[in-house]
Amino acid sequence: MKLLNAVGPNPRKVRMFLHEKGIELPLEEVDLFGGENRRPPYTEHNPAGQLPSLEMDDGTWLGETVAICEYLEELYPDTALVGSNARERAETRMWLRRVEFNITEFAYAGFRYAEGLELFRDRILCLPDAADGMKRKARAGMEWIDGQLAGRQFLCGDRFSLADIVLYCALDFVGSVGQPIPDALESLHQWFDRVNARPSAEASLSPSWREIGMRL
Ligand SMILES: N[C@@H](CCC(=O)N[C@@H](CS)C(=O)NCC(=O)O)C(=O)O
Repeated sequence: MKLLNAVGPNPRKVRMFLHEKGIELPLEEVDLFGGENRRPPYTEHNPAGQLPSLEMDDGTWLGETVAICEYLEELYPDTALVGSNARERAETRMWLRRVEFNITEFAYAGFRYAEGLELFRDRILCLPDAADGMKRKARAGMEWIDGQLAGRQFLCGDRFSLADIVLYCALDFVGSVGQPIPDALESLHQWFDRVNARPSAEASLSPSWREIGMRL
């Protein structure tokens, strides 16, 4: 099994997940900036043309960050990051959906339609006129989750989970490309600092993040 890896907040989520679990997987680097992920042979295995992907021992591939992490959790259940029982797993998935549907997808779209436009315009349908609206929606999601985090350590209470990893890697990235967490959102800032202090946060950054100038 190996991880098809690249710069970017989504591959970083899997790297952070692996670090938290203490698992090492071989990484194969894919040239995201050069568009290697958008053409065959990559797209023959992952037709979404995005990173990361997980190549299994039988040669088949799995795409989508959360699906990859859920699969790895089943193989390596220790240090549960999805959950160790049905209730915990459901709670993590509930927060994952809220995080992705209300914050991270809007924030990424805001980036792709504006600061990332040159990279993405020939890859996906980009709507530059919608960039500001996407960013406003992401901010509204951050405001809502700030209220939810008041008095809590993590999204699932005292339990650090995949939902925290997905939100953290996204906010760290978009914060470095013009979408910072608004100052007034104190609970979200405190939560961010708490996650940022975990060894897996630093360890999961791409070695070239400084050179690129983005937290990915
Ligand atoms: N829904 C996908 C999104 C993956 C994604 O957007 N990956 C980015 C890197 S962070 C990517 O491949 N960007 C380059 C491209 O889309 O060509 C997932 O969760 O894995």
